[in-house]
Amino acid sequence: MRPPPLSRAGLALLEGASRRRFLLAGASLSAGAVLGCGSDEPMGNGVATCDDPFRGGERLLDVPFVNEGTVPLETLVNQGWDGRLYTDLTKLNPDALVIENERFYVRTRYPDLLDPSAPWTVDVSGLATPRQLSLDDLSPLVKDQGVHLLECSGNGKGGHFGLLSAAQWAGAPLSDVLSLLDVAPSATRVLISGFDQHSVPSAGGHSTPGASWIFSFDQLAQTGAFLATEMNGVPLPPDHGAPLRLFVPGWYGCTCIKWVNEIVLVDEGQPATAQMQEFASRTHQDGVPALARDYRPAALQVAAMPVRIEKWRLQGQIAYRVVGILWGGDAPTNALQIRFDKNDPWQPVEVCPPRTGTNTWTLWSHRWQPAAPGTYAIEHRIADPGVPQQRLDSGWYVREVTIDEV
Ligand SMILES: Nc1nc2c(c(=O)[nH]1)N[C@H]1C(S)=C(S)[C@@H](COP(=O)(O)O)O[C@H]1N2
Ligand SMILES: [Mo]
Repeated sequence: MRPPPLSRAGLALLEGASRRRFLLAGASLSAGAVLGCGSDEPMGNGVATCDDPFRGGERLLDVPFVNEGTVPLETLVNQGWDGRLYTDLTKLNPDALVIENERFYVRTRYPDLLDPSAPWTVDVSGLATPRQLSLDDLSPLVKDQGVHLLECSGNGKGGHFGLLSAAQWAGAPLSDVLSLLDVAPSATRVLISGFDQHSVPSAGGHSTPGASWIFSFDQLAQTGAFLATEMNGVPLPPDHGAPLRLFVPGWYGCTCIKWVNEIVLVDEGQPATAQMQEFASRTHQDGVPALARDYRPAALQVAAMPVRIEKWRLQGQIAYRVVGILWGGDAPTNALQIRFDKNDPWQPVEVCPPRTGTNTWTLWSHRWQPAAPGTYAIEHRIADPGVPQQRLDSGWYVREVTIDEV
């Protein structure tokens, strides 16, 4: 049931919406055409629908963001719960929107107390006939799950927002896994746990031991949650939860338990797990609810931020191009706006090609002509107050740049 290994080009092709951008970027790599896009016809009929104001210009350099952390990017640091790898988002391009496994962000490294040679089993207990599921029980259920983005709920400025990546996943839908089980009629929720013991404690107690989250049957079905076995066409790498990790499309990484070894069927009286309590504020709960049933879905609301500020020479003038991403939300929106100063009016950002789904990120670019040298704070909003956008509202994704030439 394993899909064949995919080349990087193959991954870009599988991304659907980005296919034509990939073809275009591959066909004309002149600097000005990288973000160009073609017609909406899958095979292209020559009608260009997105403008490229930078065509014919010269890309000079990228202006770094200021007032962010000093973490190394794309380098594994620390051990155990504190183990991290921050993805370098400045490398995002239309043909590089699926992150290779070695560059995909890591939050908690492979537990040193796990024995990789022991046969893997998932213990089923609680309001179901107890049993042990083996990887052989699950493998007939494994199917391609497409490209999905993962974001750590603690993804912040200090790490250049690098706890955010997207990959192509394969795995067994949780609803299919549950249908293998003899579940009691009184069960209403599912607790999923993973191995979470490390010989080195988290420095400063940043992480509490125990990785588990509780979901209603509906939440598992509606999100299309799956037990992932493969990432980008190969078996899950150790740091990403080998041999089995939970993936909940559209929910924060803290719900996507790695090294899954336990499924417990529970009911409405079930207390929240330590992990749910630890991540309550980061998943926008009201306080720290005591019962699992009082937790909101830990879903990513729509968000956007710049990932790169390019400085260009265009027709003898200096011009800047802001390249950024738009992700999250329950429905695709393209009503993105930007401003570079609190006192300036919001300007629309043309998202082209438009966003068609919510599983992964969409790249956009915006021409910027700053009036004077100085430090600017780049803010976004979705021009529809009906769309929940708490993190945008709070300024979480605001990034700053210092411009020295206009
Ligand atoms: N067993 C276990 N699973 C875990 C964690 C953990 O510490 N232990 N961290 C969670 C958090 S907070 C995130 S953001 C994701 C990160 O997944 P990744 O390292 O594959 O990117 O794993 C989740 N699953
Ligand atoms: Mo996380």
